[in-house]
Amino acid sequence: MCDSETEPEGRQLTLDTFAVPTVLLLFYICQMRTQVAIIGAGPAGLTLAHLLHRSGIESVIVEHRSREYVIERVRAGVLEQATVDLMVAAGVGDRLQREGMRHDGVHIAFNGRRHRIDFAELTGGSAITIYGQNELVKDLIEARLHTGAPLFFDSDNVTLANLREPRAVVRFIHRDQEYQVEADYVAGCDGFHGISRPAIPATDLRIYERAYPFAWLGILAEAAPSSHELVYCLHDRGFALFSMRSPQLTRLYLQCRPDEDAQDWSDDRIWSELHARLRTDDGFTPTEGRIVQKAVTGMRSMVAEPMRWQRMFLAGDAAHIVPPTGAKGLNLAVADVARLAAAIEAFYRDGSARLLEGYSALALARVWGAQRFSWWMTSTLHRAPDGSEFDYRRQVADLEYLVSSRAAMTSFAESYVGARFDFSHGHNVARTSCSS
Ligand code: RFL
Ligand code: PHB
Repeated sequence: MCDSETEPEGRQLTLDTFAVPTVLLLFYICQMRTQVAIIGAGPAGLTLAHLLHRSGIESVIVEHRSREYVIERVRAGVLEQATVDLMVAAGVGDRLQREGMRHDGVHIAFNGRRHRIDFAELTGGSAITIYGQNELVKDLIEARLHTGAPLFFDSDNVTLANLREPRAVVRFIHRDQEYQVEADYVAGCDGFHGISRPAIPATDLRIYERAYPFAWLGILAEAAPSSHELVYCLHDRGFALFSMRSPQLTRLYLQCRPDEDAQDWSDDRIWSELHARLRTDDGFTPTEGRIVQKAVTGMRSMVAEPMRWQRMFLAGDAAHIVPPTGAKGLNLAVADVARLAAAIEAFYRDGSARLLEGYSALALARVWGAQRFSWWMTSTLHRAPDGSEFDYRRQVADLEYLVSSRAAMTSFAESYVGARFDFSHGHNVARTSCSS
């Protein structure tokens, strides 16, 4: 009956232990009451639920997809220092610290040469960590299941109601059973295609958007990474990115057209294009291996303002999308929910709504900073279909300046590693994080 992936004690309704006629069961709605209803079990929803649980705040997570789908979805790989620090402080960072690959710098390649930008030296010790989003999601799901708090995968027909009332209502169907959850607040963590953002009346929401005329072909290959650190490359033939997931797995991206079919890219074509774009005069080129996954991802920028409407708060991709070139999407999602969790905790602890009221404006300040950097990375490193030779040469000049000016490299390094989180005074601290 009222069974989620986890069944909290005292919450499970065991109607099936009584001899209830089937016809009655058809009309039975499982009612639940919680403090925060969370829509979506991606990085934003799961992190929020975990942080709230640690503060003694109840939540119910409603996820449309299956557990397997959520865990296997290959997406982000770069975690900012603040994201890593938060996971460790919240007790979900053990495997991340053991298996994550700390990178103290990154390479920018153009005109056949690789240039290293040293984050640690330029920012006083900050770094990034390579750890697959799916691994992080796996750790967070395990932590949630361990608490025994409700997490409903495979939920259909999820709808929101009463967002203006003292108690919001979330309805959904899970394993043929209808559910109704009453909550003080709703956290819309359901990504770009979710139902939370569209639940806000168009008159109360402003959307800022930009589409890009290119996409990425993402490749996962069973090959040992041939560079210790990432390589972002601007080439005459288009953008390429060398990344990794583990000492045995290389992750690669090639700029392609948005309408391309990944199946049109044979393995030979992929490797020959990767070598053509990524090879540099120091002998670097990706090591080949069996390609185990290939997919085309479109690119867009989007910001929805405000990130709060009545009893609902938006967080992560539900509120904003950045093109992946700056590696910011997941990190922004975590920054949003860290801020939101602190605000909700302050509300239940002191009855103060001050941080909740400041949530949207302060989260948006970080979002626009990430949009600026992601836009710069994207437009500087890709070749637009209508771009001219003038544009290409100007982009190369931009990169020449980046790798030859300490001031420019410091600015880049600060943006890439991201600002640390400190929400205690209701504002972001705009300085880079330091590794422990
Ligand atoms: P998600 O991960 O999309 O999770 C939303 C969840 O909500 C569920 N959902 C619903 N649940 C219930 N009812 C509904 N009606 C629902 N509709 C949807 C979905 O099934 C899903 O489980 O959003 P979240 O949590 O905000 O997390 C955002 C990140 O996933 C995203 O920003 C990153 O993946 C972006 N990104 C990167 N970010 C980084 O910080 N570093 C990176 O290195 C990085 N690389 C990338 C990326 C994204 C990429 N793609 C595929 C877009 C590389 C790529 C190629
Ligand atoms: C990745 O490893 O998937 C990755 C790395 C850097 C990016 C985007 C994706 O900018």
